[in-house]
Amino acid sequence: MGHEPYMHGGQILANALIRQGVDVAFGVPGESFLPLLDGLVDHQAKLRFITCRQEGGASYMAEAYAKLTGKPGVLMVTRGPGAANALIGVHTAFQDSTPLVLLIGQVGTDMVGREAFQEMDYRKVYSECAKWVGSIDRADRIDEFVSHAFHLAQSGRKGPVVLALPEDVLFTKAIEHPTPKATLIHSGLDLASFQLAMNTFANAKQPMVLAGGGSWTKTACDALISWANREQVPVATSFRSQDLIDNLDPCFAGDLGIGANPALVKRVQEADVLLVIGERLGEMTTGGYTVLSVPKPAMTLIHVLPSPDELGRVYVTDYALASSPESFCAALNGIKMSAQYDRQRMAQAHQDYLNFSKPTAIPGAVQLSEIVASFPQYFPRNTIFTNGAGNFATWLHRFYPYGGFKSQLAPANGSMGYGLPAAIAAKIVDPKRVVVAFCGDGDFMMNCQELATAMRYHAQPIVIIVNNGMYGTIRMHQEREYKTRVSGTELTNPDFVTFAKSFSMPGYRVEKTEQFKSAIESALQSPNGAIIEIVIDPEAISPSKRLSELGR
Ligand SMILES: Cc1ncc(C[n+]2csc(CCOP(=O)(O)OP(=O)(O)O)c2C)c(N)n1
Ligand SMILES: [Mg+2]
Repeated sequence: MGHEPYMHGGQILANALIRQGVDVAFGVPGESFLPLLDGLVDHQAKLRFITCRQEGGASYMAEAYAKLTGKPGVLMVTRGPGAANALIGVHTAFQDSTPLVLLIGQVGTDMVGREAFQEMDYRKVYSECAKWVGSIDRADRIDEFVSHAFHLAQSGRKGPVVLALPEDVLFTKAIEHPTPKATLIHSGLDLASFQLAMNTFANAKQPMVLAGGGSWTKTACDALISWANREQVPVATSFRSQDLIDNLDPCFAGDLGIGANPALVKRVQEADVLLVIGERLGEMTTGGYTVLSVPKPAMTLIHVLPSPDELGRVYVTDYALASSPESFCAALNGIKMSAQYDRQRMAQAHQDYLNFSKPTAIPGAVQLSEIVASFPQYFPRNTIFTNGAGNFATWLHRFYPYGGFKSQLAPANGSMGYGLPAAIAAKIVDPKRVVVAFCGDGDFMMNCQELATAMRYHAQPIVIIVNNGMYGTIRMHQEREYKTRVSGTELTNPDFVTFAKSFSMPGYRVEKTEQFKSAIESALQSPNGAIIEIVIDPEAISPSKRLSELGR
């Protein structure tokens, strides 16, 4: 290396990834990209390839890595079958606006279009959920494509990009054309529009801020929090962006997600000026587009998004600003609320949040809300909590006060199976940090094989499985629509304690509230993570609803 100007495509690609600052890549190998795997051999000290057990789990890990670090996640998978398995994480990255670069093996350029072995047209497959799909058809253009991919993944509304790697190109010898690391370009702020919009906000009687989405930095969060506290303005967060603000910070008004606090929903609806930063206002955050009416919400809407493309897409805005949260929040320092503004509003909104997070009783011997509300006694504030999708997550979101920036990794696209791979990725990024995968029984088993990946890389998190023996969320909807006609929602589970042991992890079963204490205290001492199964009464379908009471 170094002296020989001609290298095979895999080496050129590996070098290009190093220049982009890639330190971890996730994937499952395939014979379609052997030269890339070979190229990585020379960089093992700098770039770790995490060999996963299924591309779905790998794709979530790459997505979670990106969410946590702010750097693009890198995923490597093989042709058709690998690409098909990887789709779930690409969809998550798309809906969550997370930068991701997916490298996929492809059949040789000499046979493309014949439906050769495992051939897929990735431009078609990913057309709905990637920002761009490119095919590197010449070895001497690898650097150019990689540079474009890394720029695009991180620009404007961040998201996934896909690079197909035809097999012959990877084997071809060529000369590299190094390009520098893609720099993150913040879209700047139009100060005249900013002043106009914020003048309206400063004179509002019942203003409200809603922060969310995938483009925040710690600097942006800190700027928003200090301004909100100075001006006593309440700030809510969107579905699964609950960690943008330490939930115990006095400016935190709660999160607008599934099962949102009715008092918060009312507060948002009664706002005369709503400032939305970074959040595209999706179905979950808007309660199915009802909390804010389409196309024109009742209040004055100031909408700030990093890319102009999304502004005005669903909601008619009064003030639309294309700006990164960082540029926008930096400018907030110059904005003072009017003398007439009732500065009690922030404290009232925070009190509403605190009231809503008080434990609620459910049937059975395990009070899940009490257990979740007790988490701050056991976990440091910077603990990362991950989750996938299911009713179990409602307890975590409602009763646990997240500790602030990057203490939550959760899919805004409501994708099951995310929690465990995300927790493993977090442990890989930061082995010293306490990481808890909070899962449902259905949710956990979608990617439970990745516990082997965790074992291999000494990245075992604490896994909490809320076991109700069913796909409870779907059963809840079923019960409401077709009372007592249970169909396809019951589950048969393995013995999770024994399962844990087979991955060298201690396992605990909690069948009474008071058993959680000793389980978590032991789990926190374990160097290999742990699995804590919490058995809850199936009747406790959500923090506030009983299964048998649902239905028309
Ligand atoms: C990949 C994926 N498949 C299916 C669904 C539909 N879905 C949403 S929640 C859910 C059930 C989750 O079950 P579990 O993890 O046991 O949590 P519970 O609702 O019982 O608390 C299902 C099947 C989904 N969101 N994502
Ligand atoms: Mg369940």
